[in-house]
Amino acid sequence: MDKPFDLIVRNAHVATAADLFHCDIGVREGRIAALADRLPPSPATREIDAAGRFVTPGGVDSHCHLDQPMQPPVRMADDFVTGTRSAACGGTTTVIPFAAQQRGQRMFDAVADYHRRADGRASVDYAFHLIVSDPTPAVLRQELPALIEKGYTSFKLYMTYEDMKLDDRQVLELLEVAREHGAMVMVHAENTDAIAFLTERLLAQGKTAPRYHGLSRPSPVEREATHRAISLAELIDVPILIVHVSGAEAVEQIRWARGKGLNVHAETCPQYLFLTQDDLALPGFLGARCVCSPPPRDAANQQVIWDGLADGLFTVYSSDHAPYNYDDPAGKHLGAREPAFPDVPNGVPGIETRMPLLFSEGVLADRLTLQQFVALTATNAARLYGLYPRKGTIAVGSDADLVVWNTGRPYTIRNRDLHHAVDYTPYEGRQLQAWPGMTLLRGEVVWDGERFLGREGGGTFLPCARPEMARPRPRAQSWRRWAGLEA
Ligand code: DUC
Ligand code: ZN
Ligand code: ZN
Repeated sequence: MDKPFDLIVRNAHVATAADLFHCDIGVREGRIAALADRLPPSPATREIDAAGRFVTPGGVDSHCHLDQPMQPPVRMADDFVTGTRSAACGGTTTVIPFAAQQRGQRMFDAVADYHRRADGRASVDYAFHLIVSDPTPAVLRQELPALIEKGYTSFKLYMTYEDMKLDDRQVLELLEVAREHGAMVMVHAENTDAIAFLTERLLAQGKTAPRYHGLSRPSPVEREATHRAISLAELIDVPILIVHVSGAEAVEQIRWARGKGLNVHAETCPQYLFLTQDDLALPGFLGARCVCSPPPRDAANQQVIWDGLADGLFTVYSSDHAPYNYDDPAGKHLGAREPAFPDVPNGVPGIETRMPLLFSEGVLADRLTLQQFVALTATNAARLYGLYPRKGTIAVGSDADLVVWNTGRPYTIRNRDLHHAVDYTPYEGRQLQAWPGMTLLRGEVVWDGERFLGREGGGTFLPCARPEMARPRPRAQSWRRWAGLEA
């Protein structure tokens, strides 16, 4: 006889990336042990009645920044305690933030530092991407291969920001390591020299307000770098993911690459669906709250992003939660009052609002199917970063990470109701038709629709497998043979 279930979630309208079905979910030792029409009750088993509500896999937020060390006086508002609490209350049960290498720092030390920040403090499960800002021979030949082996199987590279950017030669070298060792590379694609040039011109004319942030990074800046990243990845013949795609011009490049048969993935974020350049132009300094890179664009670009979510162009939808307070010298005001736009810390908070925004405005507004919602918010990220099928789906053997959705009554976003430590949300006052009524992490309720019930240290570190999707699909390219890149 099997042991009784620890928990049965009854009467669930379950959605996975592939299917919709009605069933009971039996949970044993934190994992889904059975999916069936009607599971037998037992006195030893807790029960939750989903009452026919939608139940989706716990979200996998595969791009967020928590407690990432910054140049003083800038400090992130969320650490692993507050950031993962906020994630849980918004239906996310796995986060993948970044262990960022500072120039001159060993990757091993960056990773150890990040574990010190997260371990024993996170209330949802977590893995790490690496950020490589200093690809020395030791990093490329020893540290990265060793870290990939240990479960850090994805890294981000920047084509802009003085303290992070890699030149094209360095990008190629890093892509080559990813190919050799089976890692997934995420690319921040903006042309750094173009941004510097435009910024200098704007500042020389006294155009320092937050709205000029958008004008310093117009679409061609993103389009050019996206195309270049795709071309460099084609030379090395390795899959890449373009992160935080903001609009039509970058989307065109990705469609072009897909049309050529290249293995290029794309990510977008709530700020490109729900904010525009008008939010950067709010009166006074308020636009600083929406300063992020690439910047939000216009309504036509928002529509292109919706189209890309609906037609499969985008693999993942992540928050890019980058939590800086607004009214704080360690945040958007940067030690002064109202600094010029290049000095405003880049990023918007959104780890808690990511899933409900897409459920309400995507699924309930008939722009996306429920299965697409699941794929974009959970399943694809788990696949892309080597966490599937433990995470990202509702299946026997998977972790019992579940979200039970409340729909059918309006929910107004108010920062005072959110659980991050940031002093604003860019979505204040927006009315939604959905909010997580319950979030379960490995069978434990961490959000009951009103209260956070998780605990510091309740989240565990997840080493990632080498992602299936990072496997190159070798293509016969003569230049690769001539350059000795393959036999
Ligand atoms: N890139 C990110 O991915 N997050 C915040 C800022 C940035 O430029
Ligand atoms: Zn970025
Ligand atoms: Zn980011």
